Amino acid sequence: MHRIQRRELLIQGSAALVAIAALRASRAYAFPTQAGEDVVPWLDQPTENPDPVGIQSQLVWEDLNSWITPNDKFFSISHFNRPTIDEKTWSMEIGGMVKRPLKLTLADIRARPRQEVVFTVECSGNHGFPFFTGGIGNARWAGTPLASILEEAGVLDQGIEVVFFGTDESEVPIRDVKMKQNFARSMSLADAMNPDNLLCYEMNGAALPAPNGFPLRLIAPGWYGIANVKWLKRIEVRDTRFMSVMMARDYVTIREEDHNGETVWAETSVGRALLKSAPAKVTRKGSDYAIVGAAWGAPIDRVEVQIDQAPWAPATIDHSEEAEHAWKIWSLPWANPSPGEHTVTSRAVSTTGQIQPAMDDPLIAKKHTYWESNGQVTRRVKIA
Ligand SMILES: Nc1nc2c(c(=O)[nH]1)N[C@H]1C(S)=C(S)[C@@H](COP(=O)(O)O)O[C@H]1N2
Ligand SMILES: [Mo]
Repeated sequence: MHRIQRRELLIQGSAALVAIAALRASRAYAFPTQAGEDVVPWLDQPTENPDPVGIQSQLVWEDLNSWITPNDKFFSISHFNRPTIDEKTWSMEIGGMVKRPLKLTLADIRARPRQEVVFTVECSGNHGFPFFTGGIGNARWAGTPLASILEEAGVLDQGIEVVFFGTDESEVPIRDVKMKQNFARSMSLADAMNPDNLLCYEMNGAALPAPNGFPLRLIAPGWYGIANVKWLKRIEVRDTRFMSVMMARDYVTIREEDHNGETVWAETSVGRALLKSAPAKVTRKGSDYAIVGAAWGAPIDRVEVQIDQAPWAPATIDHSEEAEHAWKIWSLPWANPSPGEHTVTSRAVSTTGQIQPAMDDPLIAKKHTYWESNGQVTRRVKIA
């Protein structure tokens, strides 16, 4: 249907109406951009990135044109340094409370059973700052299951926590003490044993790029970016909970909660991903406008879109490419938008009936830290 020429549409009368109806229906498949389709850029754009080393690239929402984010467009976050690792000398230890400590080279890991997962990684700080709205991407990750390596090492009965150390390091201050620490995050043994977790060496069919953790990273589908430790150096099983800077001091959400009329300041470590969606772009083809976006973070039942103050309208989910831990692409035709400025807001609803919170929901409004910024995203656009 896309290939029908405009001229033919014009001369074929009622057949043209049928063809137009088919073109409209084809909006359920949001990608790729059709010939003659333009993107109307958002009026609100992210502000200048104050930390181009820490935040190396970000998704440009208007450019979203495929379900998979290409590696060269994938965001990259580094809190400490960005290590350069030589694959020939690199190896990873699995130690601590295990019967058989292991030391594995990249060749050892690649020789093990291969498993893939399509997983949308989002930084929990995404949309938490005006300069950080593209901390998200969707990739096909390949590696070997973590669980079988832990089984091979033989976790001792006392082992309750699995700590993942990166090669990157920094001086971490506490009061007047400064200590050298590798980037580290942990999971309970039960969470670490989830069969979806991968020790990942491949991203979209290529060797893991350096910014995304070469040669090996943890991929923990269903968790925020922070849990997906890059540049792995050591995995350690412990008999106590782990309280590193990235577990218990930074990446901690601080929120005022109402407990029967009393305000309680709650502190929680950032962990599992949360239900979220965002409008990606407004497209225009001739006089036909449409809104395209993504939804992720929980099993998605539906997505609704609000234009200005109009009632919420249900978007169509694109089922052409889907995976359990990947974002869903949605779209909605926008009939006859009036010239001038408009706002576009989306909200995702999960299969358990959870609704992505509005920005004035106490969950978001009473949150004093930028992590877990899963409030509804509103964009502004001007129709000519
Ligand atoms: N070793 C290490 N792993 C890390 C980080 C880091 O700074 N060092 N940043 C984390 C954060 S905050 C995020 S959001 C994700 C981002 O993954 P990406 O850089 O591949 O997009 O990596 C996580 N893993
Ligand atoms: Mo992050």
